[in-house]
Amino acid sequence: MTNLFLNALKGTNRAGRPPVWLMRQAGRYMPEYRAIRSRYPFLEMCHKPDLIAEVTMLPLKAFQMDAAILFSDILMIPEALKVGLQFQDKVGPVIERTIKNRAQVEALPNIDVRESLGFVAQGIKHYKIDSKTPLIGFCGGPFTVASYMIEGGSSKDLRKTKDMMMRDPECLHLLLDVLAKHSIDYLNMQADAGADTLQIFDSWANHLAHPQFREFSLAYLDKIVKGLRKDIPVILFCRGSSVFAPDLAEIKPQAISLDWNADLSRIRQQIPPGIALQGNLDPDVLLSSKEVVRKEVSRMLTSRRGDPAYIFNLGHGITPEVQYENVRALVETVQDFA
Ligand code: 1CP
Repeated sequence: MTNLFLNALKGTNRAGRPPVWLMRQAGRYMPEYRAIRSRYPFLEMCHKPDLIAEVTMLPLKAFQMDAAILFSDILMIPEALKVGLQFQDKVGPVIERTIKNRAQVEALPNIDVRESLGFVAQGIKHYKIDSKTPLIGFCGGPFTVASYMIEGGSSKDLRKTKDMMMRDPECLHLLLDVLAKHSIDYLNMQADAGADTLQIFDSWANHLAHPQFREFSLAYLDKIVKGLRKDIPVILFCRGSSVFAPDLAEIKPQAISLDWNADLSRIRQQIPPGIALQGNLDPDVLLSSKEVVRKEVSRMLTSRRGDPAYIFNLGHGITPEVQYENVRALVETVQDFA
């Protein structure tokens, strides 16, 4: 399979334009997604292999993206750990049995994710039957997933997680270790089922100071990377990657996905040439007009012109409020770039 996206990951894309895909590209901003979603609760969609494949393909059909991302969620591992996960409309994820102490971490069930989350592998197999576009499998970074299990849902400040980190770091390490172990099995299962690339989303690592980032986020990303099949490229994303990119490079992923604060060309100089860069348009640009989208996308493309190891993306996921036609303008601007 020769493809712009896989070539850029290897640093060999000479097509004259970078590949493009967008984090959270299959989601609520799409009317096609909302139509399916009106018939099923979100978690039920995540459990049905035929729907996983169908939703994964929606943005490919709409925009001819160069890569697909598996339709699922970073909270599937906590769900398999039976923490009482729900997705509530207008609230987001809610976890009933939160983690407060070591005894609760030790009491988590001893699961085999290949069994508990086998429906994800089935979804990947369905996708691979119908589509030739490379598929990105994913999981959450242990720190980010742990934060949902400790906070009980989305949090602006991760107060409880940081409190545990300072008062009882061993408890947090215990939880991170459990999550890293399951993440390795989960990602290897996705690769075995046909995922072409794996991305790890440590979305909330931006809450950490540098030494804490290394101890509570990077150490576990490293553990995961070391435990994965060696033939599958790994992309690391975190918010805070504009600061932490040199640290992320130490654990040798194939690519680093940058948040939107970073100047791509400056980060390029700090990162070994063998590591591809992905990013990093401010997702809020998609809330503006087609003209602004074209201008900002062109500016970024021009700054990376000729880079064989660059993948166009956002600095974080698409939000539900963005205009569909702005997404189209973004993708077309990349596809037409020469
Ligand atoms: O109501 C709905 O229809 C559910 C909306 C939705 C969707 C479409 C959620 C709930 N998750 C997803 C899919 C999803 N989540 C994907 C696959 C689709 C794609 O990318 O196209 C991926 C990769 C994720 C990853 C994810 N989930 C992250 C990491 C990426 C990021 O954006 O930082 C996080 C933090 C989550 C948690 C989550 N899932 C859903 C919500 C509302 C949230 C909370 C986000 C928050 O705390 O702000």
